[in-house]
Amino acid sequence: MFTRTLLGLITVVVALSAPGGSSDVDWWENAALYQIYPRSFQDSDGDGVGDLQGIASRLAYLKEIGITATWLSPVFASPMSDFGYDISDFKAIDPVFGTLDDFDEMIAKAKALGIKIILDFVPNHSSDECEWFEKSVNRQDGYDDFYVWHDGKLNEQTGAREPPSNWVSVFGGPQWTWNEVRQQYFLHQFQVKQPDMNFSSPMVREHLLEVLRFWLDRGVDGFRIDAVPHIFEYRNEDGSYPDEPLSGWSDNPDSYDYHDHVYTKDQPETVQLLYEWREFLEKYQEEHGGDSRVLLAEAYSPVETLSLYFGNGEQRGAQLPMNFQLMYLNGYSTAYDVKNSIDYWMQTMWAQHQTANWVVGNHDTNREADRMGAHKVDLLNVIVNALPGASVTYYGEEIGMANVATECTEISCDGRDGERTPMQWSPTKNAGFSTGSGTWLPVSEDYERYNVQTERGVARSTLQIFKGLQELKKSSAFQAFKTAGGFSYEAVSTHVFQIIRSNQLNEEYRIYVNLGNGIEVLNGLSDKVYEFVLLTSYSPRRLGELIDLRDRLVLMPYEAIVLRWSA
Ligand SMILES: *[C@@H]1O[C@H](CO)[C@@H](O)[C@H](O)[C@H]1NC(C)=O
Ligand SMILES: CC(=O)N[C@H]1CO[C@H](CO)[C@@H](O)[C@@H]1O
Ligand SMILES: [Ca+2]
Ligand SMILES: [Ca+2]
Repeated sequence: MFTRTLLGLITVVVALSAPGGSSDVDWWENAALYQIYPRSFQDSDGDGVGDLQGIASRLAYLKEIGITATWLSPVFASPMSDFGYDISDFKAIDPVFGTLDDFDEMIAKAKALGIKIILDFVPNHSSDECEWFEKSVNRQDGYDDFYVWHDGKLNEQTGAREPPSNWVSVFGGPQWTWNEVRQQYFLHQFQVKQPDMNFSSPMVREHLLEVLRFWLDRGVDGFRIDAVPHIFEYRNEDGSYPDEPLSGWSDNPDSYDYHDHVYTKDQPETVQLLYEWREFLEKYQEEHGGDSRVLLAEAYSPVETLSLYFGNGEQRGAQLPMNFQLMYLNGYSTAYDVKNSIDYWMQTMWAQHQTANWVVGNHDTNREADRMGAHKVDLLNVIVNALPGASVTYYGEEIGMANVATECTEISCDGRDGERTPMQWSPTKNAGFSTGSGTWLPVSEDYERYNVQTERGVARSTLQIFKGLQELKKSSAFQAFKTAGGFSYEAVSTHVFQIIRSNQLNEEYRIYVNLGNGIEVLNGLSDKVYEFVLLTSYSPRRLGELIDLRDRLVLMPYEAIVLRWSA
């Protein structure tokens, strides 16, 4: 079994590299993180769009369900062409979300409750309506090089001007767009309205450090860095840009999948930049005190690259390079698939750095209920929260929200709208999200069944199971995850996945998840007697009931259980 061989290795690594000889667990290592999509969390003024006062009014809920820190998708001034991922002023709150005063009040409330606030940091690009871009277009005040500009190439046959390279943007279509005023092409890895900044320019780097300092001074606990792999692009020494090779994955030349992104993703300079930012945060902490400020990195990159983003020898980068592997599971996934997804991370990241985090959703991906099936939401929530390390929950997954079929509206027409609909708080008007006459995206039709108020306190509801899991995360057995033998996981049959958490002393938890639609019978799993401490809705047991694992364990279809043994 892989865990055994790995544990030998871990002991060696710890002995060599534990900083200051201490193996204390920092807050983020085992944290319960929660992503808020601010437009859809809580509307305070009835305009149908979520806002900061709304978030502030719901922080007590995050406390109630055991959340350590929440990260907010962008709330900065923006023309909202990509709903805040196109920032026009990095140091201002967009009026739709409120004011800087609202922001400060939200932070003060969060501090009083002991909840950490992490902001989205979008360094790769700004909005084309950002003052920096306008200055760069007009070559003003030293902003000439602030973005990635190029004259383009002349076609030898036709003499026509063409983009500098064949690069395709993430959302499709060319990455280069001609600017009439400056008479040059500019680069945009995402939308045309999101020009990429030039990170080889010290001025850009300074401006963005200032942005970080601005929000740190207002009390934030860290940043989630957007689109990390896209920050740098490769450029030839003569200033030209090489074409990217075909990937073979797509026949459509306008599709992002058409090329293999060897020159526009995961360039070595990006790793160095993350180390710079981490150093900046550590220095800030030294000067101002308080807990560690964290960096979460959004990077759809191979785990070897993520490992470099985390650190290399003495150099430290993002504490939480986000692990999206479990998002690729679907309704057909077996226990072996689950194990493989986990192995992919553990065999590199855990083996090298003893760190783990598990993301199960975000605003770009269908919800769990749609990827896995509604009857498997609890199963995935159990797995994610029972694994060692930090868990990252997308708002609404803790109550089993599903995607909503949306039509184009005046405000939005984005293929990702379905997973961005209003949070379901209660079985009342607009699910308690807004008192307004309408909401920016429709509220799910099944909100009367899936909402916080209806699920709260109800045994085996998705919310109650989620809360139970957060309680477990605080137990000594779950805290002891860096101790040798503290955890293991395996597929004990095609459909049953097992996780063991132990403090190696007097407490052990066993988690069994049956992903299959049949009854599973397992024999001789352990030589101890356990108590049922957490049950999902398909479970015929009672809490507190005992089970001797020397005998057989019978699991119902889609049943997940947590067992506890104590000496
Ligand atoms: C980025 O800025 C640096 C420093 O100002 C400059 O040397 C370089 O040419 C710029 N790169 C691009 C792509 O504009
Ligand atoms: C998950 C996530 O944050 N995705 C964002 C990545 O960056 C692009 C461009 O900023 C956004 O459009 C995505 O929503
Ligand atoms: Ca509002
Ligand atoms: Ca870039």
